[in-house]
Amino acid sequence: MQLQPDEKLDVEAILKDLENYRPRRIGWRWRQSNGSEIGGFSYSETSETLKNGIPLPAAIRSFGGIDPQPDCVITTEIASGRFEDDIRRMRMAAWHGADHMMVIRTAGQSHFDGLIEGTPEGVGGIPITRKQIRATRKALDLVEDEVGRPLNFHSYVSGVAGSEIAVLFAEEGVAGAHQDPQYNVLYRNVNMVRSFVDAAVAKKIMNWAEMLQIDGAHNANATAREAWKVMPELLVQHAINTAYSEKIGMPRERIALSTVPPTAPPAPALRMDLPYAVALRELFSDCKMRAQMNTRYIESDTREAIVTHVLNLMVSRLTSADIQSTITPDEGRNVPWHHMNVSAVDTAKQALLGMDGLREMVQLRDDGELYERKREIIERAVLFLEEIEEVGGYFEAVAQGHFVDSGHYPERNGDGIARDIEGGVAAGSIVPRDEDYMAPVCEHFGYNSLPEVDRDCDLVGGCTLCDPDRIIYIDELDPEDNVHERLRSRTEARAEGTVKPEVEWHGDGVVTLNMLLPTSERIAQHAGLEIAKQMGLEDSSVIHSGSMHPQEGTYLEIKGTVTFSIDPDDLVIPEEEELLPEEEIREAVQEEPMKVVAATVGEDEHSVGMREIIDIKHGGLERYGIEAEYLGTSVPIEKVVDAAIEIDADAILISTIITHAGVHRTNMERLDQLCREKGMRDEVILVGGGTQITDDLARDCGMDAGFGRGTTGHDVASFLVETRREK
Ligand code: Z98
Repeated sequence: MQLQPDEKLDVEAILKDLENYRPRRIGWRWRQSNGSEIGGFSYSETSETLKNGIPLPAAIRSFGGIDPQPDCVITTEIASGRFEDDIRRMRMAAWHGADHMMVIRTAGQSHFDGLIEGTPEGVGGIPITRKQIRATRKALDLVEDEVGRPLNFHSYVSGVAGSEIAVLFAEEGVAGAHQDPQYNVLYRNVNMVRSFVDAAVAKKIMNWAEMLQIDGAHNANATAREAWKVMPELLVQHAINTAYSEKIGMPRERIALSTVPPTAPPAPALRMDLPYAVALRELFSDCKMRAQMNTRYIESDTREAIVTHVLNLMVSRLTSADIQSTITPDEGRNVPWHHMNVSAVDTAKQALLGMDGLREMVQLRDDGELYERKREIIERAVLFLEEIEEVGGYFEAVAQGHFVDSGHYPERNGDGIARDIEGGVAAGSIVPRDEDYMAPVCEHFGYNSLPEVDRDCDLVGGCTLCDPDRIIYIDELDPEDNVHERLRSRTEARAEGTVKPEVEWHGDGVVTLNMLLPTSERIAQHAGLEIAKQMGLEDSSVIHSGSMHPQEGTYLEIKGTVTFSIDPDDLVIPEEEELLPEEEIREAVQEEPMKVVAATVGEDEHSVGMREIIDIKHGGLERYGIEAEYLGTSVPIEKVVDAAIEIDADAILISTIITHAGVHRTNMERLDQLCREKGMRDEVILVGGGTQITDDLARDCGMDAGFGRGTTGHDVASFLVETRREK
């Protein structure tokens, strides 16, 4: 099976014979960084380009379509809860440059006490299942070939089923996972002893599968009221998980720290974020840095989210992050839109490329404010660690509420998350292994009670890690809520090829409206919903509102659902007009110079439209080397023709904005007639323009073309060069 760029992903084909599918390989893959020459530019922080991909918008317009890829891995985090749609979104994100596909469950996975094999939905969210993982990995194996780059599939190893989940991930080729026992303890109230014992097992298995591990320190940042105050604690949390992982045998190059620039504007963010990032780099120099973007202060304003993300990206570039996360810029709306994933990936790609080589030109100082602040953070963290030792160790410190306290350590506000060593989920569940204990998979942490054999599992004829044929595949058990039923409900639309808007699920019908209402925020929100209703949208809600002024205006974004779909066969789609590429126009004009005469004709004083078509500043004809003789406004047709004869113009461009009594028609007809009378009609290209002009109308009046509202210099230049060639 192979994907074709001009064909949609065939979800049914992915699901077919899934029980026998084996991932093509396991383990994490980095990009191969290689400074390069692309499109006439030198880069020093790029990686291989893609076989198939979509470049940044400016690249398509003005840089010959180049699509350089930064050197660090770019993450996209997908959480629609329906894997059949997630895989389509992963394909879109991969085309834009993502190679780390994180699937977070819509229900906290850590709330599940066991592995959920068969039932994907209906329990208030989506726990992880083998079927979802396998289908996703299968799709990613195909997308890898399409984009020509390895794609890392990632999820989360947490909760009391964490060790089983680690086995499942290892079996199914998941390449990266969050694993940090502190996450369970602090945020999921899993018993702390149990959590650390489970973590030992999970980490050992992850290590066997060469998975990259990401820790959970950033959650303190996301939880704390004033996130920048937990910086010392973040270092401590990183240190605890890193040390524990190393003890289990994980090499540092597969331990990634989840680092978040702790603050965001209006705070002077870089003053805090940069010293923090430098401290981390210094203390954990052999580990990898997964630069998470700051989501603590993101709400519904996508613009604000993107600016914070870009500032974060600058810190990443200055401290060479290895993985760049991209939470969608609509995080605060809790609606995971496809295009927002792509937008965030593009933001990372764009900013990282734009800052290529920054460290070669700008040096981080090792004195002054940067140095002082960095040293202070490290000192506070060391004091924090010393205090843990003083009180009797990590468990005791957690019991005393040392973690996620809102004070700036060593200040404490007494509001930390305190857990009881005897309490929490699965308390008291740690028992010594029986003398004849044998682990279910041979790669297992700790005492395994086995006589010396080559592979532990040889005694039982192999385990699922060594012999994937032993994996028992259980299909979905819910007769109603399963992928086949979900697909069946859309089969009709898919077979007919009808089109409906979507944000996360095929055919969900969701659209957004953007509007400015000239009133106060509260009235605007209700008026906006009424507008959506009268426009025929259902289930509308305000997803963002921002005041422009308490009374003068409110900007609103509303989402709602359309109930109809469009059949492409019913559409009358005019033939696509292809413009000549800008470079080709320039070369043609260089080879054979082109001159045009331009004027607003009749009794018409409008000049702006014509000027925009001509002026270099607006990307007009001059930009392509075309020489334009602009005669001004209210110019008689005779004068225009005389000027064209005088300079031997290739084309005459006339503009009319005023159209009463059909004066625009008369002017164009008169121009054509006069050129004929003078015997020059075959030599000169005639173009009519103006807000009310259409191509049909202009041709009807004897012109070679007409250009109306929205025309650019590129449109006209392309037409002129092409027409001259034909002549
Ligand atoms: C991220 N967007 O880091 P449940 N383990 C760790 C985690 O950090 C997380 C989970 C498990 C963020 C997502 N992190 C926040 C160390 C979540 C999630 O069981 O589903 O809550 O596990 O990418």
